[in-house]
Amino acid sequence: MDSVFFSTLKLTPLPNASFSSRHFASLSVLSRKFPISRLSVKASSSAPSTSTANSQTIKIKSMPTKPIEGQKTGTSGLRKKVKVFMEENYLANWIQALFNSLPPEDYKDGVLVLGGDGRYFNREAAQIIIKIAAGNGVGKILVGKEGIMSTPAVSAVIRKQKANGGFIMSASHNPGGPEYDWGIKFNYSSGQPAPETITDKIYGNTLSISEIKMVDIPDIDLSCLGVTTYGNFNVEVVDPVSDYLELMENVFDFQLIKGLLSRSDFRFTFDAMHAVTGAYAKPIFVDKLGASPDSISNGVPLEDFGHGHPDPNLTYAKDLVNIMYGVNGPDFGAASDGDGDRNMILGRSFFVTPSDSVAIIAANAQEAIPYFQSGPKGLARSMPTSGALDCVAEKLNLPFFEVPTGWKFFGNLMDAGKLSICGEESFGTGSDHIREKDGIWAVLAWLSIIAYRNKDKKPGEKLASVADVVKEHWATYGRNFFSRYDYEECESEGANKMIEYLRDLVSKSKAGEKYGNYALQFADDFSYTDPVDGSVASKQGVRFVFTDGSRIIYRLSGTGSAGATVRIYIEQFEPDVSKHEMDAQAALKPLIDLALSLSKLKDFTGREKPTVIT
Ligand code: VG1
Ligand code: CO
Repeated sequence: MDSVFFSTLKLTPLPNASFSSRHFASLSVLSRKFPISRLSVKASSSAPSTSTANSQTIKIKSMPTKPIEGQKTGTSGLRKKVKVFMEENYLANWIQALFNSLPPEDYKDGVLVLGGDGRYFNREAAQIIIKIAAGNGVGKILVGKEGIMSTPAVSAVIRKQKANGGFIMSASHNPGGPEYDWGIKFNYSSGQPAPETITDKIYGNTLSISEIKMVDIPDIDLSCLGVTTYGNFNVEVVDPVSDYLELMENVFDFQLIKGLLSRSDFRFTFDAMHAVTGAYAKPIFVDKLGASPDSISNGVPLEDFGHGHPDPNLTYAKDLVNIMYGVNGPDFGAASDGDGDRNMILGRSFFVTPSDSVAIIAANAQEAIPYFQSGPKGLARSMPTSGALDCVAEKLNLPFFEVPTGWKFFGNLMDAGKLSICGEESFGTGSDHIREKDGIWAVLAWLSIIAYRNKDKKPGEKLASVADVVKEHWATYGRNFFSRYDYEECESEGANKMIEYLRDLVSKSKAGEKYGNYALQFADDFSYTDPVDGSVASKQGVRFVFTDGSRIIYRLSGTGSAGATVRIYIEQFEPDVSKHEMDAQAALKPLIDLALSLSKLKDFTGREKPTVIT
């Protein structure tokens, strides 16, 4: 502690009401651990007589530190192997750099929310974040019990409690545990992921950081609800579900959904993948909506997700897929990812692509979901997401936006009142009820659509199924065949060279050129100018768009923690209903072959086969 100097912060008195019995309990723990004199927890002489014991001073340690390389955030927060985050000051540096990047009025005496997906290292990380927040003058932290709160719930709580922002301790769909990944995201005051203007500043500050400000208080007990107070700094441990559930009850018609879930001819199953939605599934689907308790599987959040990869897709949610495609499978199946913002929707022996899912939700929202009763304001998708949503926007005559990959690009459009429903092909769907994609919301949206379609069906009458809804949609709008090939953890050098090679092809390409049976309409590296604030995001994915609307897109992932993950997105529009039943892989075969040969993927990466096909 020699190199550590202390400064003492004078704090203002608190009203009596905030002195709960829990406060005294925590103070007594505190005084057992540290002699009061050392902690300088003392009554202020200027305190009003009604609250003599309430005004105290807490110590702020200024700890010297040095910059650490590589703390640049990707598509969604900073993600690294957990071992890296556990290195000295790694997390603390980033958190302090964040405070150094925000205007003080955005957090001083303000309220921040703290949540996480329950993964390994979250408990330690929560204590570090709380102490640094207090050291930088934050007034209050609202933290989910046991540090648990899903990404969409953090966004909901920030908005409801009018907080200044919030932290999410999660590497989302990346695996967890001592050998795997950890991550941190910061969301701003309207609940949206911090824009690049902020994350770029944070990165800049990680390169020049020299001091961490932290308060000298004991660890907060995150296992019981209640408020702990030190001076005018409060930590409130909150139920991670209640604000979120209240919002869902306002968005959806719970009676309508309950009617469906209570039918004996409708069977529902939800796989929480031992991730954060385990904490939400029972209170929402079982307790509120009447689903049977055994309809929830893997419903207990675990630090290593039960050795699973909490990514709800056809590869990693295999158990659910097997149930849904098995003999006498349920009518409706869904799964969510590590932090609860992704979703996968399945019918009996039927997979709904996320690109179709958002389009179908948008097409049915007005009639099936009370929140959208006056109709959606506008629709948006990420660039690689299929054009199914574009067709709905056109038919409903709605404003439409195409943004780069990553949810942070939707927030400005929502705040400006231009956007209601949006999605990404990567199993992310959501709306302007919050500023994150929302897994449980998507499941409730689909249940609402199925319930609405079947609301007048008598027992014994055949119900409209998930597959029926999707096929009807295709018949009305046409089908956008879509597939994504992921090549995970390639050597970075080869992957980067491949992208350079493709950029070079783009620069030499000309409209009208023949690529096999396809004629090029244009090729580019996607660039987006935010229509609200004018900010520009460039190099967001190499696109080859053909005259019949078919597309091939190449990107490198910005969420991995090792090597480079190459993503190839392939799409082809099919208006002919007689061809809609085709298997997507078969329908897309010529375009997939073209995508592989055009990019020389095998030569650059040495990969014969993708790791994941969606
Ligand atoms: C991926 C997806 C992207 C999504 C992001 C965060 O990013 O492609 O659509 O927004 O993950 O999702 P990338 O850069 O790896 O392609 V989550 O559930 O990790 O918050
Ligand atoms: Co996620």
